[in-house]
Amino acid sequence: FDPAKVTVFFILGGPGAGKGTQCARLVQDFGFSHLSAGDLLRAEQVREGSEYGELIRTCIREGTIVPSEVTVNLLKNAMAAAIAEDHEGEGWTEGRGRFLIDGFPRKLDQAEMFEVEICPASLILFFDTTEEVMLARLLERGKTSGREDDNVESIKKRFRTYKEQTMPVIELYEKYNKVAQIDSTASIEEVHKHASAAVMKVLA
Ligand code: UP5
Ligand code: MG
Repeated sequence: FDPAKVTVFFILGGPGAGKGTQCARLVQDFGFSHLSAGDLLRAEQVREGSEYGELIRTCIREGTIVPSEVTVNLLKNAMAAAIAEDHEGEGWTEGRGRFLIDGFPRKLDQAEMFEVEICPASLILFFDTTEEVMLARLLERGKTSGREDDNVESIKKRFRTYKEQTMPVIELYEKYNKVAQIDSTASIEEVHKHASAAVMKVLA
């Protein structure tokens, strides 16, 4: 697909900050395609015949980052599929070339690989709150999510990886003035208002 015809927003923030929740709301407003790197990895993990199943399971449980080639390829394929589907339908609609890439890039080499192999991101939406809030949200979700990483041990490891590897990505994009930082401590509705305003500014 033609990278000139897509607009990419990276959605970052710690585990449980509300990335997925806010993406779902932005999809309703702006017709983005929402691709969660974590969801794509979880699907690949259980795909019959995948050579990465065990590797992905271990990384997710340990809160470490799956090798970048695996994730970038999954994203690339999912983007191509979303675009192909779009062309099969009513034709190119303006909103559909827009992607929310959720929970990615989690470390510097992933950011570089994505920008070289696919396209640069227009905006980084950074959902920020405290570890205390994130822990409480994840433990609550863990009662029903079935996610293998929604337990205290895995959550602690995810926090560490986030601080050590993902924060530098956010800091890098801050240097380029590409980050919209949003306090995600407030209610879903309140956070959505701010996120929506930040998106509108870029799409205008
Ligand atoms: N909730 C949300 N917003 C709320 C609000 N404002 N007020 C009150 N409650 C709120 O939300 C979490 C919970 O909080 C939900 O129950 C929600 O209702 C509530 P959610 O929107 O799911 O938060 P999110 O930030 O998406 O949390 P998630 O757990 O998905 O974040 P992670 O970044 O940890 O998970 P992800 O799926 O992205 O990655 C999982 C693992 O995959 C990683 O640890 C890593 O091992 C691997 N991975 C890679 O290796 N590479 C990648 O590129 C991506 C992932
Ligand atoms: Mg998520």
